[in-house]
Order: sequence, then C-alpha cells, then structure tokens
Amino acid sequence: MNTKNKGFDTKLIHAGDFHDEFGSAVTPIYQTSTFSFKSAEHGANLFAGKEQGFIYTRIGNPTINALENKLAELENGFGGIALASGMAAVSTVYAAILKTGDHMISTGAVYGPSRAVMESIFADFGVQSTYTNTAVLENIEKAIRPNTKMLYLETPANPTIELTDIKAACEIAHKHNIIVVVDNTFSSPYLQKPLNLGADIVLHSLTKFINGHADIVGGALIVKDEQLYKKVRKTMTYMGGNMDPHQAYLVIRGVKTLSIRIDRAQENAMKVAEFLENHPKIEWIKYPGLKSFPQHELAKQQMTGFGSMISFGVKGGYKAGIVLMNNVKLALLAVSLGGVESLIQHPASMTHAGVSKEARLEAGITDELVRYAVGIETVEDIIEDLEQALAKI
Ligand code: LCS
Repeated sequence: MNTKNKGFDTKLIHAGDFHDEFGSAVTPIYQTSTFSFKSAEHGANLFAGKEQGFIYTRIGNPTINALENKLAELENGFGGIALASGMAAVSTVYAAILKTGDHMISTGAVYGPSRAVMESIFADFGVQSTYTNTAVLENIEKAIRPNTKMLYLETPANPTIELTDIKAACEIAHKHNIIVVVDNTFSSPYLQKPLNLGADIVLHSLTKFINGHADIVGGALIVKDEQLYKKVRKTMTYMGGNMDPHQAYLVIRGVKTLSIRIDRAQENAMKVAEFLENHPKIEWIKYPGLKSFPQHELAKQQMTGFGSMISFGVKGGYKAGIVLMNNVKLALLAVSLGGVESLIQHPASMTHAGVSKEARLEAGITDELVRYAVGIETVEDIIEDLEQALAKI
C-alpha cells in the first residue's frame, strides 16, 4: 500500500510492508545470508545496479529493507539504513562523513559512548572534535573552524534533557556547508522530525522507543537526500554494521504501536514529574513538560509532545540517589529507556562512566543526577513506588 500521503499512525502500521506471494499479513523474516541469481548475467546486473533485487544480506534483505522504508517514511527522508545497534549507526555516520584532519562539533551531553568513540577511536584517526552546550547557539557559531564538516546534535540530550533548537542550529551549520546529524532517539519521529527542521541525517537507537519492548538492540540512519544516502549506505555495507533480519522483524512489530505507547508514557511522565517537582526530598527536576523547564517554549515549538524521560537530583546528592535506586521495586534499576517498563539509572556511574569526570560536569551530568525512563504501567503504581523509595532516604 502506498502510504506517502497517509497519516502517521497509518504509516506506522503499513509503510514499507513487504507482502509475499502467499499474502502474509506481516513482513516475513527472510533469514538468509545470500540470494541465488537466476543466471550469471542476472548476478552481474544486480551488482552493476542495472536490475533491482537482493544479493547478500549485509547489502540488503527484504525484511531489513521493509523496516528501512518504514523509517524513511516516518522521518520524511529519502532512505533509511538499519544497523546492528545505535552505536553502529553512530560510528558509521562518523566514518561516512569525517576523514583525517576534519573537525566535528557536538552536544556536550550526548549518550556517553557517542562521545567516547569520537574522543578515543576517531581522535586516533586524526578527527578533531569540540563538545559544547549546543542549547546556546552562539557556542555552535564559536566552535566552527574552516575544517568543520559535521554538527552532531542530540536533543533532548541524554541525560540532561537539554534541548537544542534544531532549525536555528541547521541554519548556522548550512551557512558553512556543515552536515547536520540529529540523534532523535529520545523523541522518535512521533514527537520530533529533525529532517523537516533542516537536518541532513537522523540517527536512532532503535533499542529504545521505536522497538519499544526492551528485547532487541538496533540502530538506524535516515538520510534526507539521495546522494548523501548512497554515501552513508556504502559505508555501512563496507564496514558491516548491518542489522539482522530477525532483529528487523521484531522492530517492525514493535514500531507499529509507537504512538499509543508514547502517548501513555508521556501522560504518565507528566504526572510523575509533577509528583517529583512537589516532593520535599527532590532538589531539582528537568522534564520538558513542566512550566519550570527552562526550554519549555522550545519544546512546544519543535516537539509535538514532551516525551517520557525525566532527570532529577535528590536532596542529599549522590548518596541519597543511591538509596532511592536501591529501594525502588516497580522500576527496574537498569540502563536503556523507551521500553514499556519504567527504568531508573545513575548516568555518572553507568551510561556516562566512559566520559571523563571533567567533561561530564561541564556537560551538566552531575554526580547526583538520576535518570528515570517512565514506562506505561499504571501511573499510581509508579508514583507509589517512588514515594516509598524516597521515604527511605
Ligand atoms: N543514542 C542515544 C541517545 C542513546 O541513548 C543510546 C543508548 C545510543 C545512541 C546507542 O544506542 P545502542 O547502541 O545502545 O542501541 N542509550 C542507552 C542508555 O541511555 N542507556 O543504555 C543505553
């Protein structure tokens, strides 16, 4: 079915679907590493790009392509590329765009390994980077060098929930021919569409909201124009960070309920945020839906919802945060986010432990920061769980 002019929920269910000759209702799993050619000429034509078809699963596969086409439609891009993990997407996009002597600018508070892979492995290949608070647009302007090739934004950022104005940042970058990549993991295309705001590439850890069920790890890149898409796709194919067909099948199943899962999670998050904001043991809280959130207006402008990620500090700092984490019973003490279950974790010692303490503090990832990923359980139970754990402090 052609879903190009259909609504977002229709695209979630039907976009990109691949139906076989038996009329299967869902895209089947093509668990095969290779595809036989009808003749030597057919094989040669496929390799030469003269005929469309499948050659080898690292290059393309019907199940994986169905997911890629769905994601491309959801983000309004030319094409999608599915990868083994969000980090495979991060390192593939770095490798596709940056070469020795190039410079990139990035949000200081990005997911820890997205920064660590740049500052360790890519730095060893001679790629320069500046990590700064991209919420302040002048910081981007100031960081631009003649050799800057990429602006890598994460908004909302993990775990500070700080936002970057995507449209304004893209205008600055494009004046200098800088490619803009936006990690849209925290919002998903349901809440934010960076390509519509001017970005060139959208990145996802599919592990999170898009799959939504905490049962796979996966990543994706969605590219706005054909030329850049081909370049990034070639990098993925050569480097081999492709997704597996079974993984793609599960993501296709998970993404169908994206909007209804996020609707419930963010409805819950608003109530949890209000509860925490008014709790005497909470020192500070950041949630884009709260009026007290410094970038509440920007959130309303570039997002269609506030998401379900909350960060906060407990009075008594790190030690009190540990008591809270050790006493929650409903929320799992676990990294990751965007699944149906509530999760709590401590970024400084967990997700962002690979980033130096100095860089972490400069990015606002303080030792007392606790991150809560609100799930879709009964909200009264989530709040009751937090209440009993806070009482232990
Ligand atoms: N980008 C963001 C914003 C992320 O939060 C993550 C993972 C990644 C990229 C990497 O994706 P992965 O390879 O894990 O699929 N974030 C995690 C987190 O906050 N807790 O555990 C993983």
